[in-house]
Amino acid sequence: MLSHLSRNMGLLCSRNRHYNEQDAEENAQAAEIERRIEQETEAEKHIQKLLLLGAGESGKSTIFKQIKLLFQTGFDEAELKSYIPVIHANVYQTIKVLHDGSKELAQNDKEFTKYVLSSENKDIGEKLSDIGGRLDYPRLTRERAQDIETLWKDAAIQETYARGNELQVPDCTQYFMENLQRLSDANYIPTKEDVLYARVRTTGVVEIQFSPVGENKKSGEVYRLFDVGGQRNERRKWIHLFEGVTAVIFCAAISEYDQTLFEDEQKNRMMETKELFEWVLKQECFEKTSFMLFLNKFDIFEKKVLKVPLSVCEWFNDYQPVSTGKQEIEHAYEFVKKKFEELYFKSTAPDRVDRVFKVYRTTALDQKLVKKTFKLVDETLRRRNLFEAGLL
Ligand SMILES: Nc1nc2c(ncn2[C@@H]2O[C@H](COP(=O)(O)OP(=O)(O)OP(=O)(O)O)[C@@H](O)[C@H]2O)c(=O)[nH]1
Ligand SMILES: [Mg+2]
Repeated sequence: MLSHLSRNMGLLCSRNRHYNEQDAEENAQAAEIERRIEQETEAEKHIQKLLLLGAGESGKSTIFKQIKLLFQTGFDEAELKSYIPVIHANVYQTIKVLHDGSKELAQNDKEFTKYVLSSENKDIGEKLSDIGGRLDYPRLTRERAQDIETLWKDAAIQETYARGNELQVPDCTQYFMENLQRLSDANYIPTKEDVLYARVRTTGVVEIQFSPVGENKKSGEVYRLFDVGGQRNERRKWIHLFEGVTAVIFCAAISEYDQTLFEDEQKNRMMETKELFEWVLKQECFEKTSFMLFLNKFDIFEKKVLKVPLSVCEWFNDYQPVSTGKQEIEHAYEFVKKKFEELYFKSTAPDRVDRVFKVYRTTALDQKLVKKTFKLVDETLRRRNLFEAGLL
């Protein structure tokens, strides 16, 4: 009995030893996994999350593309080629908007004669408008490009283009219309510039990770940049990204003060941007998030302010022009900047020293300027990190 018991005990002990060895092995594995998770979390801590926010067409994806070009591998040939259908679609859609717009103005405007197409271009116009209304666009051939160019040069289309702010004419119009022959070449490969001009409405979320390169070396910071869709129906997806954001890069297209929204033609784009910026500033998740405000599309703004008074926008109705030319442009820009600053400080408690607010004048198409701007953003964020770590 005893011997049986001891034998069993022996068995149990050896089984226990077996279990113990297995446990130890499993424990070691678990510890190793935990260590790795910790390591990764530690590495993740150094990854700074940047969020591009702003209304539709404010230039978020253009900034995103620039960052890809500047601090990542850029676009390879396959990626460049993937923009061919996008660019061709931009051309077809644009010429349709202009054609249909001229037709409407020719019927309803008090100066309707200005918008009547010359009789030899009427058929071309109808044909192109028909193509522009399709879901699938044909490749842009030399012949079609020729037709589009003929129509673009029609005085009625040029008059309509001058009223583009009322018609949702995209900002890439002139650039693509001036390059039609090249775009329709059978061996066409988009250039970097073409890609920056290409307009694709973002749906969903895209991200890249990068380290900004200084003059000779990397800055050391690792950023993860998120691009989202800015049109109204896209904004419900934003909230999922709001945790742990180091900085919001808020894009505001300052040239759009005389335009209405693509998704709601009753709403002024600048008013929408104002409300959106206010809403973003109030988010609890962003209590300690820095704000980098990009007052974008300055290239269009500087031409427009000399022709269209800022006061056409309700938010800027107290604007008084003081001068002409360059001085007036600066005055108008400073006025807009001040409006945004007032909004920021109204929405932020005065003792809020742990979040940084910077305003930058940008033209997202200008690579050198974007590089310079991002360098400043990087410097600001690094300084803030040192400050947070008590090293400054
Ligand atoms: N002239 C000029 N055009 C710009 C500038 N920034 C962006 N664009 C153009 O404006 C259009 C819209 O820019 P996107 O970057 O697609 O705008 P977005 O904010 O990503 O828009 P959503 O994805 O709809 O939210 C594109 O055709 C760009 O080439 C700028 O500073 N100047
Ligand atoms: Mg976009």
